[in-house]
Amino acid sequence: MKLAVIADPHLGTKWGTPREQDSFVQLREAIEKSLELGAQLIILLGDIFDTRIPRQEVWAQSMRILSIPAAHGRSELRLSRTIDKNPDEISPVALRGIPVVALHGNHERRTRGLTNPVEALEAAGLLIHLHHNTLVFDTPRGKLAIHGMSNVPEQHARKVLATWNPKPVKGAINILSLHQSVGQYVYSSEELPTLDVPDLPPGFDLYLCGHIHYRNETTAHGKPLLFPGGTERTQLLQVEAETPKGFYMVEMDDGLKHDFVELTSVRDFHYAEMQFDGVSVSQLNESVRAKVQELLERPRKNSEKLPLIRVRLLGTLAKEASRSDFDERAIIQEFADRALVVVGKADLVAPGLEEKIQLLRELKERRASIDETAMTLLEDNLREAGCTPMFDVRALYGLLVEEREEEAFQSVLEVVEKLVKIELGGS
Ligand SMILES: [Mn+2]
Repeated sequence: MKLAVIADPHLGTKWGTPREQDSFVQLREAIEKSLELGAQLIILLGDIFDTRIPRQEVWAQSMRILSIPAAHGRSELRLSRTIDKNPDEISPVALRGIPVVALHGNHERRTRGLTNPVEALEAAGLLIHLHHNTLVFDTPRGKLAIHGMSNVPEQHARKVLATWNPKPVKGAINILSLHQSVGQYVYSSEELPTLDVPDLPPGFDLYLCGHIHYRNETTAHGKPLLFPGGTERTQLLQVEAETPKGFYMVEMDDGLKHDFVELTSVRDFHYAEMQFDGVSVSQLNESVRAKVQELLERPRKNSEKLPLIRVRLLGTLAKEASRSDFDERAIIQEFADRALVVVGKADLVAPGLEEKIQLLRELKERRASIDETAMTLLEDNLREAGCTPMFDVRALYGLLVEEREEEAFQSVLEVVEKLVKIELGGS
């Protein structure tokens, strides 16, 4: 009895670029391959979509791919019961073929009360969504319980998980799935994890975690903790160049065995950092060209697609030079028929300018979503202005983003009315 575990496909990422089909091609490969290998259930660990309100073109392609398991014969698994999950939420369509169980990730999370795209897929019968609940299946190898917590803000993750406090189902093989940073396994420096490996509840046979975009394995309470990594390259870091993309096949026999399956449709990716000290623009042009050429000559795994090449520039420019004098677009153009080149020059500075660009650089490095960046700036500014927190800024912002101006206005009005009452009461 086998199941597949796939993480972070980020469907629709890089839309409008030469890479816009990559996320679809790679998730399709993962799903088709897992079915060929005999998966009787597929677990998707969140960030199925890259955005919380995907465009129609992304929906159409995604639903086409996510309907493949439903059309793939009948599963050996039978849903026997749910814990904390209203069975009415599960469409009978979702149990017709090979079932897909999914979490929503941070990219899909929406303000409470609004439907996120994973819940929309559940409504269509394309998957079963888990958030603080459990599905128990009957399998030819005994009972299998899949427990899931979708993404919550990192600062609350430990508390929220402890409050949910999932318990392994007796007599079953138990799998716990999450979409969070855990301990040293963090997505970025933007949000520090509150959850550490020992905080994971004990007694499960397997721990699965999305969110981390490169594959990793460790143990929690003596049992495997697997991070399959995303099927798509989203961060273009060194570690993504070194770690193959793929998914896990988990075999349920007397216990659980897992195997990593590498995808073959993924573009080759080469990464290099270059350190400079007082470099002139012409030297820079020459060195970067030479480096791209050198990376192009590296051994290839996938010769069908243009490779991705990212060169990150660090250090300082010559005194008179400014970063804008260096035109990386000319280099990108020059190699356009051989590679998709990305030149990162945010960390190359003209002497003396360092401080001014510090903030921008930090924001960029955090790779925060626009929303999160705006929220961080707003919260920083409010704190600096010495504002006492009178209302939940995040909730208010959420309402405005969702175009629920009337509710937003009401929540502000309530605060104002309260203040007025205090004023009147005091006089
Ligand atoms: Mn992700």
